[in-house]
Amino acid sequence: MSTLVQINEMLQKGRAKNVEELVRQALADGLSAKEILNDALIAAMMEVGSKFKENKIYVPEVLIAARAMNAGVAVLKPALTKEGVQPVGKAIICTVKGDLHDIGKNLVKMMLEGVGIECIDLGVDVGGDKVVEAVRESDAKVVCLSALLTTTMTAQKDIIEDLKAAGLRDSVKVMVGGAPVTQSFADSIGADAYTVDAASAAEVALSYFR
Ligand code: B1M
Repeated sequence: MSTLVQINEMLQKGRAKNVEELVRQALADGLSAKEILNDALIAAMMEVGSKFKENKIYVPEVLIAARAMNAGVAVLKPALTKEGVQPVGKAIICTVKGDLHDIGKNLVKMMLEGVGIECIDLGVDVGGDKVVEAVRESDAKVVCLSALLTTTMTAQKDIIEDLKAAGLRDSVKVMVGGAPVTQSFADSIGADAYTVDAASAAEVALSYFR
């Protein structure tokens, strides 16, 4: 059985220690961090999502799998983020109000840091008030909003409205993403950019500093 398949299986079982060890092994065997991330960790998490949807597994199992995913991603972090990159500027990042999903947000953060963008991470379940405060208190040029639920996508719009009301909308670029978010939704709420994944989010964010 290949290491990628083993990682996938262990992640689905929520075995964080095994996932860590196998990810280390895969890196030592010369597999790229991107391959391990996409073909083992994210693929396994998608499988977890399908089983969750079909009621084959429940919240505790998903949480344990998410913990194993985070453990694997932590081992990959140095390889995913290029070390020694000069800081190019600051971005604020969070998962929006009502939403506790942070794996995608953490990946976006990691990729941004990988291209030299310093991230102010406001965490999860974040409303417009906190974002407005962070924009006021920092010289961040970019705000990244992640949403994983169809019910919380609209909180991205609320944050854009709060930035407008605070007179700060024009001082930052607002980027949105997350599984239910689409380009047309992003356009409809007046976001500056939508990207489908973390790597393209980093590319677009970087373009705002050039
Ligand atoms: Co939740 N959950 N969850 N969950 N969960 C989903 C999202 C769901 C699709 C599962 C399903 O039914 N198949 C479903 C949403 C349905 C919908 O709204 N359409 C769902 C649900 C319903 C729920 C609850 C309501 C369940 C309940 O309690 N009854 C509940 C809500 C809690 C809340 O947030 N208030 C809930 C809870 C949870 C857990 C806490 C158990 C756990 C989260 C743990 C954690 O994050 N620490 C969890 C998980 C893990 C998932 C699934 C299985 C995996 C999500 C994930 O991490 N994917 C998910 C099913 C799925 O997605 N297939 C599901 C891997 C991650 C790398 O992908 O986050 O999409 P993702 O990020 C991607 C891109 O979207 C993009 O980049 C990443 C890849 O490069 N991206 C951006 C993300 N943010 C971006 C921002 C950008 C650009 C790109 O620019 C700013």
